[in-house]
Amino acid sequence: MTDRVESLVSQIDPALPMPPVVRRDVVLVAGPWLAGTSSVVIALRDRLPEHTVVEADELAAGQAPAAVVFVVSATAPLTESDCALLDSVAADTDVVIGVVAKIDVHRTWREVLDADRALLAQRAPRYRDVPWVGAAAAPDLGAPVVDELVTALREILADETADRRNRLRAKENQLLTANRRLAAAVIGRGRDARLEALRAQRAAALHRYRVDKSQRSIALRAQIQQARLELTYFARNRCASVRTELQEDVAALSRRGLARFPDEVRRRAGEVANDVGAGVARHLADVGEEVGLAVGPVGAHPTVEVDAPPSRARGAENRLMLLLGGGFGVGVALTLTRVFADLAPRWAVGGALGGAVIGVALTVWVVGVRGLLHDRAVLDRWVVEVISRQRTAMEEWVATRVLGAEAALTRAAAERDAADQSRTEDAIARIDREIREHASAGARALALRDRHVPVIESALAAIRDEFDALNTAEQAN
Ligand SMILES: Nc1nc2c(ncn2[C@@H]2O[C@H](COP(=O)(O)OP(=O)(O)O)[C@@H](O)[C@H]2O)c(=O)[nH]1
Ligand SMILES: [Mg+2]
Repeated sequence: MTDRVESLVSQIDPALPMPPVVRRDVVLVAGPWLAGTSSVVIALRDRLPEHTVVEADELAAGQAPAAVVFVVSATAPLTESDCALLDSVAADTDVVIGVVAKIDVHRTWREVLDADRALLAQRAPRYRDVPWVGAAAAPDLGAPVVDELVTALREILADETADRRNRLRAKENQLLTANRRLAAAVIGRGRDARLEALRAQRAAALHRYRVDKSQRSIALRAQIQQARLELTYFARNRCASVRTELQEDVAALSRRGLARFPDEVRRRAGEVANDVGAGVARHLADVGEEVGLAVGPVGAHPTVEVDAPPSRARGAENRLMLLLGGGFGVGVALTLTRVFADLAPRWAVGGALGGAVIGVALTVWVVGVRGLLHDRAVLDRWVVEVISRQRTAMEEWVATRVLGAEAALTRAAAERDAADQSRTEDAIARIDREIREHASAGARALALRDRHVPVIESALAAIRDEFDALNTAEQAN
């Protein structure tokens, strides 16, 4: 390389990634599948024992041969993929020779060779001076026809500028690769798609947070409202049914049962209180589960105070009853006495005695029955009063508990919302960070390209100039 190229190349930032090239003193034979490559390798190894001849798979990545023998079949002119193959195997090697193989069976091989030469010349200026030869390394009949190939190969390998050309070509390839990478970084493969996806993610996270929050608060309100309604009805119904049962019991109460009845009422009232307490606890726990929050224990059961029934002292009424009952008994006794006196005077005395006895008995019975009915009526009123007080107490208790649960749930929901919000904010901050990173990566790549490309371009121009100079010198020889 001339000093000019050297100095230009040395100006290029060493931080730019440029894969190193290791030159190997070998001849690479390459070509599309079934073109006849392996046969050419065998023939060349036989005829050129002083050179190492290899196939593409014998070169490691980053190694470049001293010369490339590009073998194509004489069946048809080069295709696009054939040319691409040549571009890649001869990227770091300027010394290339084209071979049209199997010329023993393809009579039109000369036309194919001319077509190939024209196609390559069109593809890139560097291929304009590539020598082309025909060969038959493994003919169906007779000895291999590779003389022309061997001569041409010897000639280009012996060329004193070969080394320099190869080094220039490798350097040019490095610079072109660096240029391509800088341009690709500016475009940022997939950067736009990624940015689009990030923006969509951001919008989705925000939307999800808002929708979730309002849906949850609506659900919580609805659940509490429903619990309030259902539990109030439950307490009310429970009281109504126990009142009906107790009233039925009162109606069938015997004189002996009267004394035990208040205890029975207390027991039943306690039962109702326990039922309502358990029902409220269960329902509120269900609500908590439904909305995914802890309600906390409901606490003590409702208490009921059942005071004693009104006393049975009823002087005036007793006296009135005695009077009426006595009148009734005296009436019956007199009637019976008169009947006996009129119908059977002989039994008048006995009749009077009997009448008196029956009259007394009737008096006692009437007074007793009337007393029992009165006691039942009193207890019935008492039951109604006790249960209606209990109903009020139960309803108040239920309302207090539901209110307490509502407060607890609202607090827990607010805490959950706050946690959600901070999670969402974190996610959005992460997305924003990535968006900013992508944007600044684009800007960095642009700056990098703007800084390096002019130096790379001038180095490439210097390389082209040197190739031109070499070609001119060759033509002069
Ligand atoms: N007639 C004829 N056949 C050849 C010639 N060179 C290779 N072949 C045949 O072409 C096929 C592919 O050859 P090969 O050297 O393995 O090609 P590769 O796949 O490119 O390595 C084989 O069947 C060879 O016998 C030749 O010069 N003349
Ligand atoms: Mg092969």
